[in-house]
Amino acid sequence: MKVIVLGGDGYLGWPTALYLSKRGYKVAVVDNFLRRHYDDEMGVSSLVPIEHLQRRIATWDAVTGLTIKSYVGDLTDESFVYKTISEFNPDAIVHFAEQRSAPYSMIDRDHAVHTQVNNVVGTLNLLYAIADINPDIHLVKLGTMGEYGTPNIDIEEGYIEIEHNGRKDVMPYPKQPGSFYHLSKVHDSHNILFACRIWGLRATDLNQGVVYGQETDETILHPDLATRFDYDAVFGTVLNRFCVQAAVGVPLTVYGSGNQTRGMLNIRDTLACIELAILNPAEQGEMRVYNQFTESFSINQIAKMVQQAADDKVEISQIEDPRVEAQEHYYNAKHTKLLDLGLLPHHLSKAVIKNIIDLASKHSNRVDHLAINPTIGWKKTKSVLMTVK
Ligand code: NAD
Ligand code: USQ
Repeated sequence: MKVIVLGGDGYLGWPTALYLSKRGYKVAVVDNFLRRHYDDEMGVSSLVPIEHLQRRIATWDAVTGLTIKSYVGDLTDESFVYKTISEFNPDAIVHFAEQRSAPYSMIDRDHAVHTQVNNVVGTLNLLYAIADINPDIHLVKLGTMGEYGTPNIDIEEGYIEIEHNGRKDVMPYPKQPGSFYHLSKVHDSHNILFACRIWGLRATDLNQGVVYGQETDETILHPDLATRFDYDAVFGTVLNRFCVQAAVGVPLTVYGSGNQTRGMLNIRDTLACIELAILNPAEQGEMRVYNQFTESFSINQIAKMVQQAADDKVEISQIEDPRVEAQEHYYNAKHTKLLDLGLLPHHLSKAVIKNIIDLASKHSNRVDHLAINPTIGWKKTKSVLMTVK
């Protein structure tokens, strides 16, 4: 089976490409290196050194004898998208290629617009290209659990049966996302559902939780195969950040009450979920939605687990929440569909956290302490409003 991995130079896209290649899929990766550009813009870099894409691919070939094809280009460039899909002629396309940081999207108007144009236009180009070139291609699209927000009712997997004035229907689950980035995923979901309905495309929207970890069975085969590991306040995600903070002995940055609860999963489970989605394609005309996470934790629980894994050698500090998000909320999100397809989750444990802390310790000389504390707030300040006037 032929699979294109869009965003194949990123944190999750690169290990996914290796995982699929190892399992016999013919794989091509697509990337425009936007993520590497954000590093330069923000003055940060991956904690674990990463090689350039061509070197990664050459090393993979040298280590395993397997070939990964690469296409360098931008999904917002429609001729590039059409050319790539026509040439590689995939059975499935896994779409990771978006601006994925909530804080980055909240920096200012420019960054919000960039995020939504990059993500929504890229996905729209892709939908048109699939419809025009081969509507049978299965699109596996990375969405986010953050599309749902934190409603005061159970979160279903994509759709909910609603009874209103005596009539019933199954409808897309209501969305209350918490950043312009998360909103871009909601817009994508609507566009994908529409394309499935009117053109008969087949798609799986994977509403993924927060991913943690860095090593996979394939990336550990050679240092050149490492994937990125972000710990800064803009691109770093919470558990990975706490592990780096523990490794360098700075207090864990719990935002606000710490009672915010999120669905989470090990990076190895991301790869397994993607393959399960590919192996069990959606029907023609169907946009399937899976909630892709394995466990949920409050931020306080995560901080406590990291503290314990660090043998209580790190403090937990509650700092003002830079975001506008519910501090106390109900959270019960369903996530059975991937388990039904055979997912065997890697659960979070002290040993898993210790491994991530050890990895961070190995690279602790690369930690920029100035990058740890959050500097981007969700609220508009008076000075910004005055400048606009
Ligand atoms: P990442 O930023 O490391 O990787 C995304 C890759 O896509 C980058 O290499 C980037 O250069 C590329 N890209 C972005 N826009 C592009 C464009 N217009 N054309 C071509 N390439 C482009 O992000 P990640 O952490 O690997 O996340 C991958 C996907 O999974 C994202 O869509 C993200 O929203 C989703 N996701 C991530 C997490 C997480 O915890 N990391 C959780 C839930 C969902
Ligand atoms: N948080 C802290 N301290 C920190 C960092 C984060 O308390 O140092 C809190 C945040 O306030 C938030 C929660 O941890 O309540 C999660 O924040 P995060 O930065 O780990 O994750 P988020 O911004 O939600 O985004 C990440 C990925 C994004 C993906 C999303 C999945 O960057 O691409 O879509 O996780 S989800 O959270 O399910 O929407």
